Amino acid sequence: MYAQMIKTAGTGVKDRDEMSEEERKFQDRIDAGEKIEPKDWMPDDYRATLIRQIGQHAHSEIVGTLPEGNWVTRAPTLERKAILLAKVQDEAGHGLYLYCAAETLGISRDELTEDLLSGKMKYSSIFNYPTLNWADIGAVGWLVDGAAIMNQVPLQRTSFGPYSRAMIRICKEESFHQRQGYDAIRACAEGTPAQKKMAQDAMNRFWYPALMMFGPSDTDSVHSAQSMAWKIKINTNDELRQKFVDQTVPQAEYLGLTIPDPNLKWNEERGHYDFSQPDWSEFFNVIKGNGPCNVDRMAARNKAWDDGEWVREGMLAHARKKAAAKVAAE
Ligand code: FAQ
Repeated sequence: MYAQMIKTAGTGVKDRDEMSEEERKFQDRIDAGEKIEPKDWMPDDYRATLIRQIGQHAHSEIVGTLPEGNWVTRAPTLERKAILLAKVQDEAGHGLYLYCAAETLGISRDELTEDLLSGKMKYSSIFNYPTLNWADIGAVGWLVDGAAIMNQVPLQRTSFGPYSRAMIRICKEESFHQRQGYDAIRACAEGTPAQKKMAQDAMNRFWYPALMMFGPSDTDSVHSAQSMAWKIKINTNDELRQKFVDQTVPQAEYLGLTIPDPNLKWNEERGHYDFSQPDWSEFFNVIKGNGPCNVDRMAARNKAWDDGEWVREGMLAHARKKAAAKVAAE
């Protein structure tokens, strides 16, 4: 499994009698629904899991601006361009809130970025797929932001205070993103036969990658058990994937688009849609670095890091100068 194994992840959620006194008190606070704040005592693995998840989430928001940023200059109308520009700026802002939340755990944004650039940290698999036509921008907003919200709404109740508060603000903006995407793909789906074909093509290419965003199936999810015991995660990957399918099928029907899954069928007994799983070998290959756009995405992030060096140096020099002036004045 291509996962960063941490001590308690996967197999071992500790029983109460295996916990230290501090760990027991910590678990009691979690079970009582209390928020954990940065200066509170926390197990090392709780901190490590949060840094991994929040850092990965922040990187995803930033890398996620690339496939859409690609279309800002080619949006079909001024209105669509203004909307897309605002959305891309929001996503960059989400990255910044999340880096700040991670920093409260004792890691700097520079360290997180260096871990991304060295390949130690991941970003969401979805952003390794290309946006080939304008309808893809609609599909990203509708399906990708739709999947992101399904995952993020429960994270508003996550146990770590700064992450939970960041998610509340992020979710408000994500719901606008999802709606603008639905509106953009609706315009294509209701357009000329060529535009409708573009919308269907976007649906065909983004459906399974969107399902992969929720992570591997519960049986292969190494972190879920411990993350749920700590309320870092509120739902399992499969629970959220099912909710996403149930919500999205009627939306696709309204648009007159066909979900590319011959096994998709309402199951009266379960009260949910049955659906085909994505190709998990493709997922693991993409997160290993072999997706269609991994090389381009990392090249863009490396270039941004190198191009920004003079800004970082300038800011540090300014901070040092201000600090020295303050000392001199005292
Ligand atoms: N991509 O044991 P689990 C967005 C890795 S934001 C890449 O199940 P966990 C907004 C996982 O890290 C989208 N890697 O892991 C937007 C682990 O490897 P590791 C991002 C993945 O953490 C829209 C291994 O597989 N959202 O889209 C993925 O319990 C449009 C085993 O997996 C978040 O990050 C994946 N999809 O559950 C922006 C939400 N799935 O780290 C611009 C917060 C799994 O040990 C445009 N994160 N892996 O090396 C989460 O809820 C969780 O981290 C999961 C994964 C559910 C993603």
